[in-house]
Amino acid sequence: MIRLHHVAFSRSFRILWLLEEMGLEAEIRHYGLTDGSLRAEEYRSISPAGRVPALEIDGITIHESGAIVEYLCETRPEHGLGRLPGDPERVPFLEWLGFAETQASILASLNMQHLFMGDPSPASPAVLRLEAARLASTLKPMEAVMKKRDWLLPSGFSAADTMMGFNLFSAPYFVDFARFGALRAHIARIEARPAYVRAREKDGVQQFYSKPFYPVPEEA
Ligand SMILES: N[C@@H](CCC(=O)N[C@@H](CS)C(=O)NCC(=O)O)C(=O)O
Repeated sequence: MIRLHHVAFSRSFRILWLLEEMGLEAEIRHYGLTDGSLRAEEYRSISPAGRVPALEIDGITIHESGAIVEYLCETRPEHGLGRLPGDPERVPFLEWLGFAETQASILASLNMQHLFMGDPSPASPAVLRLEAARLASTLKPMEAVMKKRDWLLPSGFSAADTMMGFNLFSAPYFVDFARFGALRAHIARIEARPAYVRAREKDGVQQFYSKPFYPVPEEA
């Protein structure tokens, strides 16, 4: 039995997509970011900080998307989606897993300030502008890579690409992708993968973005 603890359109999509790429059947347990379901005592025993993803598999429970990706790649090497110790791409593979969280922490900050922080604590336009610029600066190196090849690693598609499965779909809400043509082509390649399409069908309804773009508000 494999069970994924999941919020639609969140970091847990990374794992949902990777499971599909590996052809692994999983039960999906859905949660919401604002309905208190991640704060329940029972869920705290699965994910101590009440975050998704968490994965129950092989009789154990794992939280942290990077750790889950590594575990799945190491225990299911037959799918060739990891770059295991000894592989010449091991270091860039690990770097991309970490980079995904560098980028996602900025996305989380933008999500928090644009979507979840209302009055009496309005977000600061100066901070929002800085965070959007910081996000763009993490997209630039990805754009440079995608001008050279189809996937993050030279040898082809890997679980490093699925780690970006939340980031690349959230970033366009805050940064205009008109200047990132190679990344737009990359997103189109992702969307053409049958496993990605299956994962999106299981993802659930995205509940936080209510408009297509969140510009930096005017200074008061
Ligand atoms: N580093 C963690 C971050 C997990 C995380 O923060 N997930 C968000 C959804 S994208 C979450 O569960 N947020 C709930 C909250 O902050 O209360 C990972 O990669 O798994």
